[in-house]
Amino acid sequence: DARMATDPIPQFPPGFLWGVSTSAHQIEGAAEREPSVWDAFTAEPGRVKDGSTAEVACDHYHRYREDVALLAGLGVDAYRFSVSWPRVNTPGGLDFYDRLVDELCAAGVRPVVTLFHWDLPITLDWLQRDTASRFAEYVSVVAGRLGDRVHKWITLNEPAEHTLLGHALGAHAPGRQLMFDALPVAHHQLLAHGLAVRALRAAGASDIGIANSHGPTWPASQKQEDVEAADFYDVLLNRLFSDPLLLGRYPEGIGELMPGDVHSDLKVIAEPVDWYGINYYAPTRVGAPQGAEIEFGGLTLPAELPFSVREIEGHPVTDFGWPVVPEALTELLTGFRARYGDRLPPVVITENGCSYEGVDDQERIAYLDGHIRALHRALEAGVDVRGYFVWSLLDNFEWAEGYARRFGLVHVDYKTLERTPKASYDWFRDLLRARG
Ligand code: GBH
Repeated sequence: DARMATDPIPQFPPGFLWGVSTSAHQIEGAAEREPSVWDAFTAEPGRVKDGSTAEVACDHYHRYREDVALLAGLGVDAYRFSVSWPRVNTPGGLDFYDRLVDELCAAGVRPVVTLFHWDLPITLDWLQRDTASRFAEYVSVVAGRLGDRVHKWITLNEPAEHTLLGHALGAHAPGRQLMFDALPVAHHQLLAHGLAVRALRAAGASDIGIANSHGPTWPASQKQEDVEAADFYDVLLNRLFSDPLLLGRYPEGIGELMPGDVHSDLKVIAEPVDWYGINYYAPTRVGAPQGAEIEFGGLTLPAELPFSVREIEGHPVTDFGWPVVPEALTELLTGFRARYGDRLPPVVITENGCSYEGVDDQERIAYLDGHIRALHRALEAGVDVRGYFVWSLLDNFEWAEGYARRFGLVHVDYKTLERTPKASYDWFRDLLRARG
């Protein structure tokens, strides 16, 4: 509405961390490194919608200086990027991140490092428990090299989506369709997280968190079958990943389905984090199964699932078809505070953003404006939120959607690789300048 466009954004506490996020596989290109599961997946015909690959992507590997200049121009406090495990496995691979971190520090932008954003080395498999230990070894190597300059660490990005999309439904790499047999993938990632927290602390690192994907689940109606289906969805996509970390236990009925000595693993998984990262995009409306396949956010959900995902009405949608519901971010955060109480460490929004075409992206401005206000309302309601990161700095390789979805504050021409700041880039820069 008109008021939103003209009212200044309310003041955030001093020290509140403003940033933007990216991930290695989505922007780097320079694929002459050990392959990841995403390289193999993309090479299979029909997996990525427009048939594109991330071999070049935004060519950030070669253009990182230009991209750091864009960050400096934006005036962000911090930049969240991910380190590619397969690149680190390649001789000299860590040198790139060393240069990037130096460039960021020189520009006055704090590096926030994600250690795993879905690009698993091709030789590894999250169904294997040993992958968790291998992850901790790799994390020690990265911490040893970059630890003196990294502001914040993120162990994993969205283990929920990597489990669901990559291993249960097969829409993402490695393309498995294991349905509920994918649960060990969640457990092994959570274990990897806990082992990585310990490895980071052993290497002298601090300020360690995770970036989990969360969103409110709204029942389709108050009928018991809809409420139960929505609750089950909420367990699978939200609580399965937050309860073990913050309460040291799995939601009821889940622990029994996990492999290994779950009781002792949970002690590792619940190793306290210094802060809790949330990636938020949209709420989900869920009801009882309807006995038919469902098209949902670019996915085809099989009919045999014990829930069905419904449309959210009465809200605008992005180019991706995701509903725009800023107030659900307030609801999510106050809900987290209510559920976890003092066991919830300070929260950082590690991703929030939307896909729209065009450089004069007024819809993106409206989306971000609404969500930043919603975040402020959560602060007023007593949730300790310490930072907000926009997804994403650049248009990039949007996984199975290829380059068709554009989430950037900066437009990328994939023919010339030219970067063009969008209207939202100027808007965010002005917001950052105005904050006292
Ligand atoms: C993140 O995943 C990833 O971390 C990032 O790599 C990716 O590029 C970015 O988001 C954008 O996709 O209910 O129809 O509204 C986000 C995973 C899965 C979040 C689907 C929102 C809800 C779709 N998302 N989801 S809908």
